[in-house]
Amino acid sequence: PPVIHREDYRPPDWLVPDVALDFALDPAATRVTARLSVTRSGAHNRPLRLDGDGLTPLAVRIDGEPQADAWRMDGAALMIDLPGDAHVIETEVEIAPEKNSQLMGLYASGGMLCTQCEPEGFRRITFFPDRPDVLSRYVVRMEADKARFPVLLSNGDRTDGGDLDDGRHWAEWRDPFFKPTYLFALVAADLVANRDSFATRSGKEVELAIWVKPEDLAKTEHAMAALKASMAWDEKAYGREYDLGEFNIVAVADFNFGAMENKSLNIFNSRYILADPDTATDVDYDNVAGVVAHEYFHNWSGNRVTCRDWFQLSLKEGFTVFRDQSFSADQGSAAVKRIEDVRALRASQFPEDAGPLAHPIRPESYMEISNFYTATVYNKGAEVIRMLHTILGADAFRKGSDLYFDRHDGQAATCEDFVTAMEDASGVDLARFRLWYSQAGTPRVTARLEHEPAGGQARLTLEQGVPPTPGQPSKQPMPIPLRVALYGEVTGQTFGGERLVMLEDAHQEILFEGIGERPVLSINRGFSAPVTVVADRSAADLAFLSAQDDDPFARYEAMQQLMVDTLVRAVALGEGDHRPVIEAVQETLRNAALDPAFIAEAVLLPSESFIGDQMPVVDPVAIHLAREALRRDLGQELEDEWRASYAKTHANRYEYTPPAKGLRRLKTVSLGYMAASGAPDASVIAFRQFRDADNMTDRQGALGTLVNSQWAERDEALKLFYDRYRGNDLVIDKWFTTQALSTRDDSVAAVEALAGHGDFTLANPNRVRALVGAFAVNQKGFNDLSGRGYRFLADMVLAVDKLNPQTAAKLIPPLGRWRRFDEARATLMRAELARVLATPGLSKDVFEQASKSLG
Ligand code: B3K
Ligand code: ZN
Repeated sequence: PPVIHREDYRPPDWLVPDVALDFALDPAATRVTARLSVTRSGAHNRPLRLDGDGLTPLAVRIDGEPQADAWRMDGAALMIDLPGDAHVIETEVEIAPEKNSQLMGLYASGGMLCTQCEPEGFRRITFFPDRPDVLSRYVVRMEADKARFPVLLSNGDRTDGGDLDDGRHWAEWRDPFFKPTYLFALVAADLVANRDSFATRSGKEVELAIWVKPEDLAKTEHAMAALKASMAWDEKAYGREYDLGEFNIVAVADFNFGAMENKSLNIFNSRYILADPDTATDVDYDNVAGVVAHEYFHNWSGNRVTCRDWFQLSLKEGFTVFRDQSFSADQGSAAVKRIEDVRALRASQFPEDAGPLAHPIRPESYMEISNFYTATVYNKGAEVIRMLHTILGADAFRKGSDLYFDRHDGQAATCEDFVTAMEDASGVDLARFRLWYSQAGTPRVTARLEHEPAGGQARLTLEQGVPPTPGQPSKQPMPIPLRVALYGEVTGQTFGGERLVMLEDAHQEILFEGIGERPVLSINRGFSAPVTVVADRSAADLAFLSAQDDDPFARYEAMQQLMVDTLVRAVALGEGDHRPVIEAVQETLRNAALDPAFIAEAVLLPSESFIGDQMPVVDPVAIHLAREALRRDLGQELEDEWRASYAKTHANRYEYTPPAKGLRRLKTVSLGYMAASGAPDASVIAFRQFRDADNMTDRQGALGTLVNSQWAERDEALKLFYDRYRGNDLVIDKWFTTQALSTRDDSVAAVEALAGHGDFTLANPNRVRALVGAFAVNQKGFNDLSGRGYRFLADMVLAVDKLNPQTAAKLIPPLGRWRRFDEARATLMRAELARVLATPGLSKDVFEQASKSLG
């Protein structure tokens, strides 16, 4: 497949200011008529190119005249030579939504018809210049069988409609805002709405509706509350008001991604809309709110100002993730939210940045753009925006975002435009900061602190290096904002509070004066930069920070570092001194001043994959054993504390509030340690929590502990869970995932068997991710030395690829980690990648990911 390069960008030859679409909807055969007003852009005589994917033109008319030979096909695209500078082009095609298993373009899901166009799905619906820098005003007319599809939605406001003969009806929608194809949406369905309204700060009333199946209506309250909170937050935090009279959200069961920000018609994976206490965990509730906010915020960061080309994807995604993270931080505990976000970054983005698929947040090239909706573009992209916020300060950052929105409203912009707006508004030179957009790889910062007691000075020596990544063998130093504080080890006080150190060079020294006692270094506080810090700090210093640091993230980080150091040493030496970790955890557990939600995060051991990331060669079995040994010791040595904290949190009645969530989290973490201790009554306590839970958080938490055990209650719990929720797809996904993550020796066999379960289907991306995607993060099971885990994953990639290339390609990255493993595992993984690549008829999505992963 051809490689598209960022530097090859050229503005469009033809613009399409207006388009009228007419849909005669039918799942088996939908007729699409498109009427495009096209205008030549610039002086050239190149033809009009209309992208298509799997379309055959049934009719082509130019200025009303049917044409037989004024057009030609160039591959899948329709080319038309046009004499003048402005014409009206009409095309007709027929598509079959019910046969669309890729879930891109117009497709059928659970009896409804819906669309997904980002990034290049519109060309599967009709011929059009399918690129984000062609902005059009849309008028959409659709007709469908009224009994089957009583609800007809598209972007903008409904302007007309009525009944037709033969039980059909029609509707017309107009969107006054110029938008690119990827923001087009249409829904025809039999759904009900949770309706509400929101008064904007300028007094405009917006009609809100969340459309779901009737049986799901009661599960939409949380999403609606989150939507209204998001609308208010964007007015306050960014001065951004909603701009249309209607805002619709539709939930669908089959969806490749989390959700889609189509102008005024957001379409959601139902797992990010539906929530009630019996079926959704606290994490699910948080995700619903976060994704609803994210898609809503796109109305400005993405829709009003969109992307010039797909290389600029992080312009809208990184910024919007930063915005949704800030929103969620404001809704609950900011400290815990930051810990969760950093944990997610380290789990998904750091490995990506260290592997064969590493790319800058603004990539230079791609074969298939769908492969670049990555943790790097999204989450590292958000960290880059956060660094700008830190460097400029909140006020200048806000001035910069105001300038960006004003200057580029209605335009398709670039990452460069964003940085320039920040620069212009703040007066800060961001020339070198732009390296964050072009260089891949996680910078590594080493920090050394030396104290000279006589002169009362401390010298902080910082060095940075960015590791080589594919296509980028050597890198330049980048500006790295590090929030730093020095603590006196006796007084426990900081010397002059925190300061922001800008590490600009490869090597830099910072002098601190008036340091009268030995200082302890607290660095990258709040995770001010997405880097790996190597600061040679003793276990005692880390324990000190884990108990004393007044930055909650730094406190959590010190504990994590202490745990990681302990575990990496234990893996290398076969044993380790667990005392410092046990004492630090005990101190944290006993600290009544701490938020239980924070305690729960702080006392959790780092994941097996994160421990592996710190080692030259990953040994999954040794890591698992070392981590379990530490868990057991923590469980046994602190058994009284776990029991006390379990008892305290157990009395909690269900409500969805930050304090109640924190207690539930600590409860299940405590249960996990009680089980790890081997206490004879742990199985009874776990089963009781499972059986008596009045909410999914407690129930799933208990099931997660049961499923790893050899207890008799384990299989009973799995059966009870299945029987209770059979038919509820989102909950049955949890049933699959919980088993896929099991640390028992039989997990590979269990996962293979689950792939043959009657409820497993390759057609639903949520189900594929629930079993296959989850299993690939199960370090012990997936990396089983038999190679069965790798073979299973490759089999699934090949099977899913036939239906849904995007979802198949997302499963590949775990196999690309082979360089991190021993020779035996690396050989097995490479063999599976080679087998995938040797398969005829591979999609370009899978081809790109597998070939890059094999290297
Ligand atoms: N913008 C969409 C991405 C959908 C892409 C599918 N390949 C979701 C989001 O980031 O809001
Ligand atoms: Zn987004």
